[in-house]
Amino acid sequence: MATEQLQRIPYDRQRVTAGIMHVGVGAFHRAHQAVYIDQLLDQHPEWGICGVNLRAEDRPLFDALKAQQGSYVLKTMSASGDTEFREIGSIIELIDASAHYADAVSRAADPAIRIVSMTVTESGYHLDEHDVLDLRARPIVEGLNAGMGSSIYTFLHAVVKARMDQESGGVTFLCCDNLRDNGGKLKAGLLQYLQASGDQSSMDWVKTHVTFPCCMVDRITPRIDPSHALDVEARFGVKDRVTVMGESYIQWVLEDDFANGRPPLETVGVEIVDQVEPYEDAKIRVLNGGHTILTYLAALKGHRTYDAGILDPELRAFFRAYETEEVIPAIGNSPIDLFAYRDIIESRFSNQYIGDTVERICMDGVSKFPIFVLPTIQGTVDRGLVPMRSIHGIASWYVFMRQAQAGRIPFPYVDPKWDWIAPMLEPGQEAVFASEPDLWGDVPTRCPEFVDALVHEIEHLEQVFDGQAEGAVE
Ligand code: CS2
Repeated sequence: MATEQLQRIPYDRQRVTAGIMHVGVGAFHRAHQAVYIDQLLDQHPEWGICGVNLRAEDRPLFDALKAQQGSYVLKTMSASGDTEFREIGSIIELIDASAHYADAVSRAADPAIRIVSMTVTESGYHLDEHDVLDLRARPIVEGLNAGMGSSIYTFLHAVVKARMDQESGGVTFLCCDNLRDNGGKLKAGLLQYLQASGDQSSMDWVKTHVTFPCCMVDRITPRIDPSHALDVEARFGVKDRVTVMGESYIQWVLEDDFANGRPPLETVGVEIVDQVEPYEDAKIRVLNGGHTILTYLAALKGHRTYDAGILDPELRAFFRAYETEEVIPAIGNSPIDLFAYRDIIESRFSNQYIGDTVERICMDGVSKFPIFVLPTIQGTVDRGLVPMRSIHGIASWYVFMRQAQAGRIPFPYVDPKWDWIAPMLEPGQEAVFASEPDLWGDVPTRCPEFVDALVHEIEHLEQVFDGQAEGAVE
């Protein structure tokens, strides 16, 4: 039940100064890291957040947040309908680097900034499964040429140079995206970028002054929907243009490897551990993999929200089979009770109140499958089995993309790597797609049955969903 109360900011924002710079102040950051930080600013006002935007297309929301001096309302909803409203004030500065790059860089060189964190989505890192940076990716090429642009590596390079020149002290670069070994990947990507730029002194400085802790972040956060802002205004008379809404559940597991201090996050519920890997591995494979494997089938069956998808008995049975037969055995030994974890995630996925859209979860398939699903496929092949459940989900993605291309899906499919995947959707290209190493690693060579079974499943699902996706069932 709604508490009908808006919890106001319990500290004086005037006293707060920025100790963290965060790049990518989207809904997820504002429903997750900014919320943890918000809880400790009363006692530790030196850890406020300076938010940075790198992408011109994200300006409208960024400007709206800026117009509110960075504060906003967070609405959370549990699967049983409990709703809470809380004002968050931890973002105290905002710099639009897509318009004022140098300002953001010089702000990052302030010695008071001791952490630069980021959420730039999985597709923002341009790494293959061997952690090799794609130096041909457009944002990377542009960054290497111009020394500015939308790539996170270009920005961190500029931050490194500025901090080195001004002797601002060590800094932690904290990746908060869903990548396995996210700290290690950020470090690998940045060092390759610096190498490509020929800047040896920045490379040396990074190796001695920067740390890259890993972390697992979790809160299902749908895209911003203006209906929640209207709800806040109707209930409390507060005009908030950027209300963010997420599920009640929240988790952050963090490796304690900070170059220049950190906020006492353990006092506000963050789990500080030596080894993040089992947590991030389980989360990425069970939760993100579960999302990815089901969402295209849900779209093909005409469901618009993910809860409707998982409440569809056929899809629910498929989700459970995928998790139980392929994901969990592929993880093997884990300190986490994976069956209990699966059940918690299933119930979070069934949350009807948050209305998380299939459209959001379908985005970026090219980046998501190799991160979220490939480890399960590899682990299943290692067990001597053909990953039939995974294959079913992959085939549904392929059929979905073809239908999206033909204008038969009632929402746009957004994938930054669309130009790369589109030729593989041409008639007769199914086996090329099924053998593509950038998607499926060495699985097609190690397990030729994978390719045959995937091509066969694509043909099968093309028939099943022929003409079926146009009308929504809800
Ligand atoms: C989702 C994630 O984008 C996706 O595919 O799986 O955004 C997911 O909702 C979050 O990682 C939950 O913490």
